Amino acid sequence: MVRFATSLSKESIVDVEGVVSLPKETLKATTQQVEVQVRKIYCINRAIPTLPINLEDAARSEAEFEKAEQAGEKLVRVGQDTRLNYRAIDLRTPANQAIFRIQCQVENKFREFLLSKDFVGIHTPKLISGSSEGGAAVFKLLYNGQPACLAQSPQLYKQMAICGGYERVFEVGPVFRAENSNTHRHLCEFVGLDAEMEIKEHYFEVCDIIDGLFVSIFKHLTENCKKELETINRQYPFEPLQYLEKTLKLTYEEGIQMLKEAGTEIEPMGDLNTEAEKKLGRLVKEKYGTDFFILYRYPLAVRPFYTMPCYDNPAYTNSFDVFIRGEEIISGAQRIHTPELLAKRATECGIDVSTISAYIESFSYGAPPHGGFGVGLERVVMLFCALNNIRKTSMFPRDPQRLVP
Ligand code: ATP
Ligand code: AMO
Repeated sequence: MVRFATSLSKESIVDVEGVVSLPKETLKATTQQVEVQVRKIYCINRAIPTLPINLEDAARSEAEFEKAEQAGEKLVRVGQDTRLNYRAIDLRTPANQAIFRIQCQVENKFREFLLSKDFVGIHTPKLISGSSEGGAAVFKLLYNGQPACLAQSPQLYKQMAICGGYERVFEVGPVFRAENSNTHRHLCEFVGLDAEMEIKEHYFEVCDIIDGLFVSIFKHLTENCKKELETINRQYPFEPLQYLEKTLKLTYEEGIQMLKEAGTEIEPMGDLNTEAEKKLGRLVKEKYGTDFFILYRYPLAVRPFYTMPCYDNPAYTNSFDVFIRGEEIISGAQRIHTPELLAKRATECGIDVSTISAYIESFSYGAPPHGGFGVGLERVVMLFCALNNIRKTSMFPRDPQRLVP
């Protein structure tokens, strides 16, 4: 039996029959102290003799590699591409096991919180006839011979659900972006957590939902996922997220002013680039002691066509982005709810209104003021745990170079 057992390759699946023994002197043994005196062993599935990834190497932290190197030991670092090529093995590392458990908790809390606030879960089509966000970043395909595309977001349909009399809706589903963005935070397919709701007085009602939702997600992770967070921290050390009980809101202009005072000039009424967003994140942390904040009242020129212009100054919009550690996790806004203005803004943004006529018409049958937001699930987990690449928080990532496994 010993010879048979020693012939088994690492990661083979076995059934073992034996006697469990605990050390005499301890009442509470750790797993490592428990022994199984094996009587019978069956091999259910034998792994190949040499795996393409050594799991011990894949689970080491950078600090362990450096320490080993200083001691003259030679260890093999497992690169991101190799990990993703052999994801079924890579997923077995303790950190990866923890990451996708955390992801599941975020998604679960998102549903639970919104259900408790009377939102209804919906499912909107992913095979659609035109672009949802404008722009060219759509995957095109043929749908029974007709040109079609994969939905860039549930945007138009979640608004149509509001037109359909649902006061508050949410959706968890895939989002497709054909952008050629080879960055640490862009995927071609990600999980969108979307919500849309009627607004009674002001679009800050949407921000209040985000505030309650994310404070409850952060608290839940901190209090109930300690083991998972420690496991991730062992391989990828990170500072715990700092957030306020009431989420900080700053205007876009206040953000620009903070950047200006710190020596960064932004093109007037322009978007913040990645570097500026990160810098603003650092400045906000220094001044207000939070890694999580909302920036609102963006210029019209940098927001999608369906965004409601500000009543007091239409060069700005009733819109916002939300940041964790200086990177965007959420975009949201009040939407235009009159068909005339919607068609005008779509045309101004270069969108052929005939491709979205059913959407625009939905607002001629009586549509309440409403707003909503979209969250990227992978980004939330990546930034909560300060991981350096979104591919670590997507189980089988799709990026411009990767369609397999
Ligand atoms: P959205 O979800 O609104 O697209 P995002 O986080 O994907 O938000 P973008 O609006 O696409 O952000 O881009 C914001 C910033 O991200 C850009 O100003 C740019 O600095 C950076 N960025 C986007 N794509 C790339 C890229 N391929 N390479 C480098 N930086 C990029
Ligand atoms: P937006 O395009 O900003 O807004 O997307 C919403 C959120 O989705 C995430 N995200 C991404 N995650 C991974 N890879 C990508 N390529 C990627 N692009 C975006 C981000 C972002 O904040 N319809 C609006 C939302 C709304 O207003 O309700 C929209 O799609 O976390």
